Amino acid sequence: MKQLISRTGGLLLAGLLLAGSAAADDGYELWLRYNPLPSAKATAWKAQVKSVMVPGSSATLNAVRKELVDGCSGLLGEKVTEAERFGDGVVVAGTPESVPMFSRFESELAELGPEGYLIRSRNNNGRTTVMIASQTEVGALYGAFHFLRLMQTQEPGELDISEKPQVMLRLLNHWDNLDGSIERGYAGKSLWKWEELPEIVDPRLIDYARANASIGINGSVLNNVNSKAQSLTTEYLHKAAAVADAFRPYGVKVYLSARFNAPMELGGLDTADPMDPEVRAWWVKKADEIYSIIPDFGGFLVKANSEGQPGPITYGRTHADGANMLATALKPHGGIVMWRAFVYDPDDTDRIGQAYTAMKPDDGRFADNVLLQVKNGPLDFQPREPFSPLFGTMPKTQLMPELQITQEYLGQSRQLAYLAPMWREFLDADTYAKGEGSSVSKVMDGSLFGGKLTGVAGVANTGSDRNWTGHDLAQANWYAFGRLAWAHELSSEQIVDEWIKMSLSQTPSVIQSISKIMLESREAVVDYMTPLGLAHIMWQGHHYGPEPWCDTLSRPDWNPVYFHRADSEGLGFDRTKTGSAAVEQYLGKTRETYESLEKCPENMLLWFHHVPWDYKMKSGKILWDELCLHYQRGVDWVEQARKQWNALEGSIDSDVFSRVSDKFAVQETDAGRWRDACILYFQTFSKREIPAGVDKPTLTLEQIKQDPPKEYP
Ligand code: GCW
Repeated sequence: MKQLISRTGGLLLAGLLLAGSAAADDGYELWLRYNPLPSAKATAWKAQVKSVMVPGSSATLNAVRKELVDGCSGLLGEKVTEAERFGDGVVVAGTPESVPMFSRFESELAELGPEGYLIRSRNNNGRTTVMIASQTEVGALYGAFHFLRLMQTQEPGELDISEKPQVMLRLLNHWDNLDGSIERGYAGKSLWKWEELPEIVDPRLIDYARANASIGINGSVLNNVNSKAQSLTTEYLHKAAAVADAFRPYGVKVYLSARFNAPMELGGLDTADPMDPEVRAWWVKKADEIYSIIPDFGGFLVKANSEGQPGPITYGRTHADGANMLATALKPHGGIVMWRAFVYDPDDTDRIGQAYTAMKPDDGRFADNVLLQVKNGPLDFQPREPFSPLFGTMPKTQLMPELQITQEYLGQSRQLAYLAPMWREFLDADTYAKGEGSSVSKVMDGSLFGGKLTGVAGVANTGSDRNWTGHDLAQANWYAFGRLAWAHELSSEQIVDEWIKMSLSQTPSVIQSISKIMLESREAVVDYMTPLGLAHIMWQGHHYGPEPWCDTLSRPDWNPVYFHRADSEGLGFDRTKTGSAAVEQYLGKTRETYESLEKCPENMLLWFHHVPWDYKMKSGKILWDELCLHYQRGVDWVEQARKQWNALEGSIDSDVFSRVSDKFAVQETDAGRWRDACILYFQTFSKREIPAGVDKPTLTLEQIKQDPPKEYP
């Protein structure tokens, strides 16, 4: 529904025309709101966009046409018609088959590949036309979304755009359980209502697929990596097929998490050993069945021998043995396996080094339709981690980064953390695998080591909440993931600028103010949760709020005290030669830098070093004071950001404004709690005064411990 009051004020005729009634902005339409552009901009675009022509009647071409007609009409504030013929002011989109004159682009389109597209404008004696062409219909859809984005982010002008994605598999991972709950989900229930499928397909699934297509996401793993074998039963495959049917017109393929011992649980075998002929035959038959039900099924994602999940190690086999068995079954159908590297063993010396120890020996042993899916950092989606050393040290394996869009450790959907800066830090990190300039993004896009398949996964932050992501501004993280998956060199600034213009406002001062808040938000979370390289000191279980004192969990490497190692001498985990030596998994200058107490970036200091409380930091202050001041700085930021947000009242939609304003109030309280809890707790070791400039806690540590933070929701 369009709303009646524009961001810039005033009544919008278009809103009346299109919606017919006033409606509050509930956030449902994401970045596809298509609210009318400011009038000068709309007038300028009207010269170029008068009507839309998308010949053909396939589901995808119908979607292209609808998107262009609705989008242009909304943005220009007047109904844009469908043209019968090509002429002045016509936007034409399709493939060389659906638009024969596009055959002239055939060689260019071949270079752009099946998902690439070009957008060209032609100006003949004042008559302008826009052409959006691709080899495939889905590529044309991507082009249409790009054109609509241009209308919102730029002034009209000559267009000569050629685009293709830098990474082939751009997937969301849903940690959705079959009972509708979502592991680490903070935005309601699962979007897939398994009990209603396949008979009833929620129309919302189409909006989900459309939103993904608009940012180039081309696949979804529907079920949790902590998976149930049930999702591979014939009954559930038919349900997944109904979802695949809804997604297909938008180019979104369906994948499933596969439980490694399904041959035992479903097939009644007494082993899941990947070398056992009966087990192998079971998977071949299962793959054949899956493809008979979902002909374009994408493949399997597997969490094996990790946190209680079954896997090949149990049978004395390797990860590669397990992955390759599944890959063999999927291969004849064109399917792939994404094998997760998130493994750790309680007996090992340092949890963060274990994925490397477990996976590195398998380098070069994985089949060519396997990708090793590796979390960005070596631990677990912390507010700041160094990149995982697997990027750079497995040159003969196709690696696929796994990012977490849902904010498990970053304030969930109660706190603002715009994640593009965190992902940029990761993508730009230098692995030194082939000398300077061997960035993680080059590992990801295949340009460093080659490899046939490339991919990136994001653990989704979506759910059944009306606004999809719980926190309205967290929509930007879904958006940013898709944009970076498509074009990994985009800056955090550009992405947030696009998102704000498409979602919240076209007014420069408003854009500037929101953009500043969002760009700074993740560093503030680091400051008030885990500054200077601290990690994993969140409350046990739900991971919301601080619990640095926790030492009661059954596995030592689940406990915060394992990670921060505070004692009377100092703070931090020694990962140099004198400690766990995990730093030696890094290469070249990266390793040298991290290894040296002096050279290690201060924002990673306590990750790699156990540092004395009175160690002199670059600021000239001692570690203890610097630590406290970081906590304070984070809290101060939230207070300021909240004020800046509240000053936007009246300049953006009032409903969006108040929802976010309410979230900021919670964030401010909870950031203060982080500061107080951590300072009071670490003070029991440092035995030093809280420095000037830091607010004195109002509660005692005991009082804080007695009042656990509330679990979502
Ligand atoms: O960090 C842990 C999460 C688990 C998750 C696991 C994983 C899906 O707390 O909830 O399980 O990571 O990534 O497998």
